[in-house]
Amino acid sequence: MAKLREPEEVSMDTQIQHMLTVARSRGIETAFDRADQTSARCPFGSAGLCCRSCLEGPCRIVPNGSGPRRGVCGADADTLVARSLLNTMIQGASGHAEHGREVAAALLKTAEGKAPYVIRDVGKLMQVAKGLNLEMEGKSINEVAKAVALAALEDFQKHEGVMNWIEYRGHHKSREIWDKLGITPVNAHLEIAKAVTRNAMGGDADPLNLLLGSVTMGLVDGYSGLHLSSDLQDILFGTPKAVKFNYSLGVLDEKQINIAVHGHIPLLSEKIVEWAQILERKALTVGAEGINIVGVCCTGNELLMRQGVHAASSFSSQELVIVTGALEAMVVDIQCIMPGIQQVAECYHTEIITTMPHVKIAGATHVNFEPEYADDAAREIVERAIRNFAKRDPAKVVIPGGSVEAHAGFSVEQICEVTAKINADKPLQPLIDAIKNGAIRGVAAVIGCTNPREPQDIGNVTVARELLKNNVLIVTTGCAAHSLAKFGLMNEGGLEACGDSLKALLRQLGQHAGLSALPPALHMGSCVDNSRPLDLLSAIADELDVPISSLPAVGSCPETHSPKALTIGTYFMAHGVDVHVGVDPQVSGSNLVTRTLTGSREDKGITMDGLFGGKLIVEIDPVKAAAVLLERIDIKRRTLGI
Ligand code: XCC
Ligand code: SF4
Repeated sequence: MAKLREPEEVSMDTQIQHMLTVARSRGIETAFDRADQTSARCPFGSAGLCCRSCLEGPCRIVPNGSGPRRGVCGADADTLVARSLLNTMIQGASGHAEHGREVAAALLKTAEGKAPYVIRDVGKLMQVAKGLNLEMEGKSINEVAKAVALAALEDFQKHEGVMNWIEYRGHHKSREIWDKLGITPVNAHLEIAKAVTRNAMGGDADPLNLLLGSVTMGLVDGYSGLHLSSDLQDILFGTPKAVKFNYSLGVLDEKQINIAVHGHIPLLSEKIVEWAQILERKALTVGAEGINIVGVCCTGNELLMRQGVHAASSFSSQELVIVTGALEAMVVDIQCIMPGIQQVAECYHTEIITTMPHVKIAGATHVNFEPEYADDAAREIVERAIRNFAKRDPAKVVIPGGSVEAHAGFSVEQICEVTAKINADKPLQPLIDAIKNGAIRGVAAVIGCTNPREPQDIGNVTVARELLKNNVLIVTTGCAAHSLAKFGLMNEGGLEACGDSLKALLRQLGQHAGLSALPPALHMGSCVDNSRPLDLLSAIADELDVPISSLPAVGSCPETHSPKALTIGTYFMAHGVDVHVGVDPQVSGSNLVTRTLTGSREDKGITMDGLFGGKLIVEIDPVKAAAVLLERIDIKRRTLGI
């Protein structure tokens, strides 16, 4: 049996350390333990050199050593590694595209009066319709919403042209590069199907062409996944505005019925929040003081951004929410849901409730979600949780005390509302001036996950702190945002982490937002909301009439585990933004692939940096990573002549 890490090695969060000790003392296994048990990892797979694409294999090859240099079909190391990367990209892009499609279908049903949602942000609806060049004259709100939904669904159907959301949101200078390379997606499903075929045995065997296929997956992810989802969710549920919430396991309340919502799509969880309010009195009849909804992963991010719902846990510690013994139900939708939650729940009274027909867990309860019957599903779920309260064993309840206050809700619209108080005609100008005069040295999007193999939060928090110290403004999404919230970078106390000029600017801007200061890390939302940092950069690039690749902006994904984070990173790079990953992306088996991804434009051969103006930076040490990101920011500043 492998030796388990000490709790202090697993997370820098003392509440997580404590709950891990509780879990172990009760004989409950979590992802942290399983990461230790599976620590002997296959060297072929780790380098991208194991191929299972056909029944001649699996083929494991050794390009530089004594073993076979090609698979049975003749595929070499470069092809194998490029294919295995594309495989990962297909997974990432499919996840986000499917998210976008689900929301588009729900918007269509809403517009047709078949689903119990309302259009909460008519302004955003009109803005999106205008951006898509849709005819709006004389149309009712529902008619416009229907036209927007149909335009969205067309991005999964059309057979020629370019995806509508790329026409709408894609920056024209980036578009020129994609079009010239012939990689601009036509429709998400078509591109995904093409990528699957080119990756099969006997398909594409040109590693550089395969890498361009990966970039297309990044664009599918970015436009049919991220932008489309953020836009339509804003229309349905409102564009986020500044909001307060609390973070940590301590947001669970012993006296209340606790329901965790987990996954990514807010369609059902928004309804659960509604029904928790409607059924509040019923909770009193079973002896609880109320119903407490808490968020996990990105469903958590969606709800905190729009409703101020408290957040309990990021990805890697999701099972520990159940170990508190105070959770009546964990409701999951899609993605990042560990099957392990069911085993943990079986040691408690917690009911795991799956809700999507294609994401079930053996042993869990399934309450099917369809937009038409969203109210019925939400009501049933909340009622189940109320019934489960009586089964709770008070002797098993351990909720760590305390939580951290955080400010979130920083959509581009919210940021511009603040800066417009300084310059009403040109709301971006105060930010541009600050970048030009160096008050802001650069902007970094700290995004992505937590990973049970990595010490939780250390990478995310260290990269952010190192950059803030150097006056780099941080925007954040996903589980990385959970890390930054927990460690105080979303409240006034976080200002001590900032360099002087950034601190002064955040104080100045804060006054216009009714706060003593803006938080040093601006929470922009869930992973699909990685559309928002790009929208911000796109608007700044337009204002300056330069490509996005000229801006002193970087992305960093210090603790990723998910293929989705790699596609998001690729989408950033396709716009010319450098991206750091702090976890091995498993491409080391090919010098060609590694060089193409990580090389600079000055290097020999084709590189991402040369083609798009942004490259991949692989650095496990977060302090060193921040230093490299600063160097890249400074290079871009010099090119921009500031
Ligand atoms: Fe999943 Fe979005 Fe990663 Fe968190 S950040 S572990 S992908 S929940 Ni997207
Ligand atoms: Fe082996 Fe080629 Fe089949 Fe892959 S596709 S398993 S390398 S024969």
